[in-house]
Amino acid sequence: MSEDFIISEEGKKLEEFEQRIKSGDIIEPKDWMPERYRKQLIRMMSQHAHSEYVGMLPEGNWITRAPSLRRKMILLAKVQDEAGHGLYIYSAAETLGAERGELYQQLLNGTAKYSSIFNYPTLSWADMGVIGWFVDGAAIVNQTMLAKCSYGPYARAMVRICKEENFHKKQGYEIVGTLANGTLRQKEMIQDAVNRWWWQSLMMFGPPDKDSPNSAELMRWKVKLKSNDELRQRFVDLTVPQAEAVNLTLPDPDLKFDEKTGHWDYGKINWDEFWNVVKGNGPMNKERIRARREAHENGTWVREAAIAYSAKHKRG
Ligand code: FAQ
Repeated sequence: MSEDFIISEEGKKLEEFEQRIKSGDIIEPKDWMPERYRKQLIRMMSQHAHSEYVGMLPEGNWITRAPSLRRKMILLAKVQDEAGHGLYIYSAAETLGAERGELYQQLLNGTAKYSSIFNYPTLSWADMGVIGWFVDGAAIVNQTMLAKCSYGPYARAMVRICKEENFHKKQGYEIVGTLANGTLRQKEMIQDAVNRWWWQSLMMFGPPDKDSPNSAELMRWKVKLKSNDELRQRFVDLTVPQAEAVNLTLPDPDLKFDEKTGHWDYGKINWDEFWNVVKGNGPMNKERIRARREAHENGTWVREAAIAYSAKHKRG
């Protein structure tokens, strides 16, 4: 077969693929897809799954110190949900031919990224409220769009995950409301948590559009339906009134409602801080990876037992 023929066949397939995307078709695992589409999805989905796994750590830190049995049960359920989200997304990534064990190794050896937000410490119980409110709130804004993305298994995983994220957000905002209406000390504690998590939550949406190398391609292929800046703006617009409702101040003197655009303008984000954290130099990066490695090593016997059980089962 001549090289020209192969190239023109590939070109034809790509054209058909782009046409399917344009007409709003959903791409399924066995459908033809460009190698670059597959690679981009594996990158994004594995980073997302890693984020869920690492994201268990900041809150896991507070399970033993929850202030009541009710709060402990809720937090425990939330952290377990995050493990479940990670599993869903790793499974969805496997439909693209990626192997979960290999993807996880990339997290453990530091070659894969995960969300910057989980590299900050949780210093007080109030952080549990603010993480639910801001971090899960930001995740909902980002993931309700991904639930409509062009790759079927990822989109379907997002539908269920978003439902659970809504519960996470509500439990967080309930903690926030309780502390904001509590004693002076509790109010100070929740305001301090808001001040420490606000800017970092805005960074979750990724760099500004002009510095986002992946966005154009991902938007063309309808993996991303809105840009980083558009989603960040939506999060700000939703969150400002929620802060006002519980009499808390967001730590940005430049926050101002623009009557003309109907959006809240916000101040400058410290992108140097963001890139520093992404490169592994945030306050908790080393500790997070250390904890994940330790958990993985401690779980070796479970994986070995599962493999032995499965082999025995197959032998009948
Ligand atoms: N942190 O070109 P772009 C959650 C990297 S889940 C670290 O704009 P893209 C649930 C990016 O990977 C939170 N790195 O990239 C929960 C790229 O590097 P690469 C996770 C970041 O893909 C709640 C480079 O910068 N959610 O919170 C970040 O078009 C509570 C250039 O960026 C997802 O992963 C960042 N924040 O857009 C759990 C959602 N932002 O890979 C526990 C799916 C960017 O080329 C408790 N992912 N980078 O080397 C996405 O929507 C997108 O991948 C973005 C980034 C928007 C994150």
